[in-house]
Amino acid sequence: MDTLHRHPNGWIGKEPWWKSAVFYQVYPASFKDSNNDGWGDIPGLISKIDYLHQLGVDVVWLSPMFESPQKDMGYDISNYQAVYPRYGTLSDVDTLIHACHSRGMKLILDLVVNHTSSLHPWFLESRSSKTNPKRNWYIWKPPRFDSSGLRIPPTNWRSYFAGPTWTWDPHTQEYYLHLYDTSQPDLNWENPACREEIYSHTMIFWLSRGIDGFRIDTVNKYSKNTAFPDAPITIPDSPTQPAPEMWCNGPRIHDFLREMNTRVLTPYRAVSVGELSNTPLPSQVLPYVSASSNQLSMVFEFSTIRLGTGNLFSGKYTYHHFPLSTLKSHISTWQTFIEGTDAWHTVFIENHDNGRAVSRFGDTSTPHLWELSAKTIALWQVTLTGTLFLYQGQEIGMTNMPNTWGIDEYKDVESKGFYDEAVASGDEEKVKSTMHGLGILARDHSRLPFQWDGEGRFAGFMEDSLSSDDNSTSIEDGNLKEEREAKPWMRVHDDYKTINAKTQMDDDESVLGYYKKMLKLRKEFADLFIFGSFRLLIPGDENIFAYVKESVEDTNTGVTNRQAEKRRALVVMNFTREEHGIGLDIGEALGCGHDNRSEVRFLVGTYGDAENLKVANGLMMPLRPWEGRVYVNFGVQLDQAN
Ligand code: TEU
Repeated sequence: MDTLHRHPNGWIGKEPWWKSAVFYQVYPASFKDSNNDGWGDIPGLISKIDYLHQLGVDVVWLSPMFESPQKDMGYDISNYQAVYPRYGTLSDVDTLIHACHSRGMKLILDLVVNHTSSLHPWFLESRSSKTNPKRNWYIWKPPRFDSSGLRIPPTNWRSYFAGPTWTWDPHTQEYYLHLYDTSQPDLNWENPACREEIYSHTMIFWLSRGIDGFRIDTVNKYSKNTAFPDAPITIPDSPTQPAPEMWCNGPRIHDFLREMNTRVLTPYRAVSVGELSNTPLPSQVLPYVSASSNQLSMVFEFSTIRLGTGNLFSGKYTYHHFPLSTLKSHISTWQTFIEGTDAWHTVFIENHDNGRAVSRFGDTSTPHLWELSAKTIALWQVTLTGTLFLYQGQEIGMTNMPNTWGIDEYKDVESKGFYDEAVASGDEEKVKSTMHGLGILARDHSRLPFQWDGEGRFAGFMEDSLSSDDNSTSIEDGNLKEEREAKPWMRVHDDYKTINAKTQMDDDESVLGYYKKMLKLRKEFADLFIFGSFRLLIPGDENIFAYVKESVEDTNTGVTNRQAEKRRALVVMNFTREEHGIGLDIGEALGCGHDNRSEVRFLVGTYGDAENLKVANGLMMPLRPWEGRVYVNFGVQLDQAN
């Protein structure tokens, strides 16, 4: 339901609830294991709902927990209406819905309907014969033959996880299309019966049970170029070629999404956030999220989170260093593209498909720098306009896996695909650079078990039977042995004794404490931080990230010698480990002018409170390593900032 926002300082506006909500993504396998089988589960998540509530989370986004052979960690669904047994049961989901709703929180699920698992009954039927009524629910094509008569796929398109987008089916002598793994055949959205079933079977089923919406996987890939032409050759000597223009943002995509909206999202008042990869132009993104186009509430646009990543369809894991100015320019583009439109956007810097933010954008070289940079990343995220999404563990500053860990610790189908491809090339350098890139960018990093505490071997993610008092039993029946040997499905990070939720929980000055405080502040100054306009300052400065947020509403600042003016906040952050001058005039940036410097107020910083006080008294102090600060052009009560 839409709510009326009443800001304590007078700002009022009617906006949908989800714009100011804090979303939090839970990756079920890695969040909390309640039954000690090594896999996180829904009862585990339920046991931590209070933790999320206290953090300031409004909406839980639960990544796929449906029945699945887990080739792609649940993004390959074999039954949309059943829960993967390791994660729990349908009734656990009902309990989770209740646990969220009873605390005033909401729950959204992942909607994965570009493809199903190859074990889904729809696909089993489809592949059973060319005349099966569901044959046309997937995309089947006859083979081609090259000049020497060799059978080749219908197009030269390369898939996401390395290799072609087509797999040969010997039984019916045709190829089927899969943009991802061979076990993830693409549904044929051109078929109206298939679309109808998607709406009722995968969406309405869950909305009727009480969920509040969906994060929609691969939302821009349902409409393909149905002429199925070859992609231009951009990687000579490769049998497959990057071809996103053949299946991304295709000719009918907006028709499909409007239909989904009219049939399901609007009638059920469901919030939607679509995953929009390969769409780097604001003009391409706007139609998806403009309110009047009736498609999606918001999308994840990927320019920022992909920084450092190589070409997705060739060298994704060849890492490219990028300067701070590039990061700033992406943020500026995506912070401003909705200004003056009826569209809305998201803010996020982590998810289950990327390395940890503090390892990629911060500094983990010492515990001190880790903490400082994790807080600056928090400050950066909470002061940006759009709906904020956090990923599990971001709030405690979880880091990438240690670079001493070998390829065996990487479990992801994509990581393995790229690594195997590098090995198969026989090129040592390629193997080395792929391993280096994986060490920074791999999807595996964010999938390590959540670090709840520093106890036992498993960081409180699951019980550690070896560390319990009762190690004396001599019963070695199979089950007990298995239970005693159970361990998390992915290795626990070596740093869990120092980085964990328990040690940070009661410490206001910890990364977690900082997130809690800043999430409150974000809402308290919603007109600036959630809804404000954005203006990048000193774009070319490679050390300092600075921008002004300006309230969307005219508000009297209480300054008597000036006319009513807009509230402004200046965010300045040092993105390096050395001290740097701020590099601009704070008063001027806030529109206070040189004569009126007294109007500048310090609102909040990333250093400890005592240190912040020093800043408040000496406004212009240079920024210390990884220090971030916010100044405003209006009077603030001290308790407002805490
Ligand atoms: O990801 C879709 C996707 O194409 C990418 O953005 C993803 O990051 C990929 O690694 C790019 O190389 C979604 C899910 O988020 C992802 O976990 C799934 O593997 C994928 O869909 C297939 O369902």
